[in-house]
Amino acid sequence: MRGKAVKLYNFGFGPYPQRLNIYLAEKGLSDVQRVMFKTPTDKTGWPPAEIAAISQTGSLPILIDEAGTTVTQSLAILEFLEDRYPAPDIEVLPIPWI
Ligand SMILES: N[C@@H](CCC(=O)N[C@@H](CS)C(=O)NCC(=O)O)C(=O)O
Repeated sequence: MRGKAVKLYNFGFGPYPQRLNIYLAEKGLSDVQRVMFKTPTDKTGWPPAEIAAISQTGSLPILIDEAGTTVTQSLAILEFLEDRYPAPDIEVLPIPWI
């Protein structure tokens, strides 16, 4: 089976990851392949090699599209997805201090 075009590396817990988890649920988007990680309790073993190869900080969420475009930061990812999948319209509000 072919993988989906857009991959989202994420945790199931935490405020920034949950922005994406809630957005995807509200949006009903199934085009995004979700690669979920168990939330680390400390830095031991984090980031795993798969994430370290993408991001030095190991901070999630991270999105990669089929062209290899890599988007970090939850709000930037929300805007990227909203541009790419405009329907149904979900207003992504800029929160300048985050
Ligand atoms: N400003 C970032 C914050 C992301 C962030 O802090 N993610 C936390 C989880 S809530 C994380 O990845 N922690 C693990 C780490 O930084 O190694 C965003 O909006 O995506």
